[in-house]
Amino acid sequence: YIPKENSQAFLYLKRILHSQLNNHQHGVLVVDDSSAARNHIVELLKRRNFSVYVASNGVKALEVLQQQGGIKMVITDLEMPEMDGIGLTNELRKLYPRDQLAIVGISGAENGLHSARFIKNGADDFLRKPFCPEEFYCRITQNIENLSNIEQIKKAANTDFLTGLANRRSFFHDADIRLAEYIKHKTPYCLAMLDIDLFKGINDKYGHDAGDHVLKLVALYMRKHLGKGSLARLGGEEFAVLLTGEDEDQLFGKLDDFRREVSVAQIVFEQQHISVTVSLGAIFNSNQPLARQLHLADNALYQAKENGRNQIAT
Ligand code: GH3
Ligand code: MG
Ligand code: MG
Ligand code: MG
Ligand code: MG
Repeated sequence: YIPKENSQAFLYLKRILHSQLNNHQHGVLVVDDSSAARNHIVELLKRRNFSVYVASNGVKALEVLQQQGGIKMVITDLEMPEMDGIGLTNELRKLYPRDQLAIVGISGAENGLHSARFIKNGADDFLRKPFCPEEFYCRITQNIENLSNIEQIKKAANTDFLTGLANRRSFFHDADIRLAEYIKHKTPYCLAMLDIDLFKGINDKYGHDAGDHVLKLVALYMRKHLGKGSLARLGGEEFAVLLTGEDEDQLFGKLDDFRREVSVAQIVFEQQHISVTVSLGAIFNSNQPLARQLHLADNALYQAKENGRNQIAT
């Protein structure tokens, strides 16, 4: 049947058709001890362009998952030798949270409690054999869509919308982990705070949109010169950088190249020529906790402002 335009069913079909174009990015692992049942599901998935992997029991499924990246979904039978579908679901949930892997249980057994068992043990969905292809596709698509939605929401929650850099929340999480590694391995590194000079004046003189344009450009120059580090917009016109390098001199050089390029940049926004400078406070190879180092970097930044701006204080 052909659904009415813009009805829910029509929109669903549209989504399905659109998602098929991207399905090759999604790996699906089919686990069943019956090769006939397995092949049937594999055929259905291949028709929709999924990247398909197979295993004949739970133990083998865990092996495939360890070796193969990009698997987003496991479709598993219930009764299998060595490790059954419930056992597999349990093991999978110890290794992969719900936002990384969808699990769909399948069983031909008459007992209606199987679906509840699967779901209580960590599965996201359940299909009873025999199923019609239409139901199969609906459930698979829905579960893949859920994963993509979570991924997008997570990305948005960690990104600064204006500049595309990491946001404050993401920086504190990331930098904490990285810092521990650098200290443990004695990797030379630097933590810097940077702040656009007299930015309020730029907004006042050229308008808020021009100010936004400047923020984006500063982020661009950060990526160019400091791109290998953790770069974040902490808020307003304040940014943070955690960067590794050869030694203090080389790291300082990178920060200063960035500072200099911003100061000589010819910024044009709606026919207005804008010049801008940044001040930085930098801390090198400290063993202090992140919050303490940020405080020290902020003090140094204050010094750079006091000393006349457009410079780095350490
Ligand atoms: P200083 O050199 O001492 O840092 O002076 P400043 O003017 O840069 O510092 P101040 O803290 O007084 O002003 C920061 C300004 O940044 C004020 C605020 O309106 C502006 N600002 C904060 N977030 C945004 C934004 O997302 N877009 C724009 N256009 N302006 C912003
Ligand atoms: Mg079986
Ligand atoms: Mg400022
Ligand atoms: Mg200020
Ligand atoms: Mg500021």
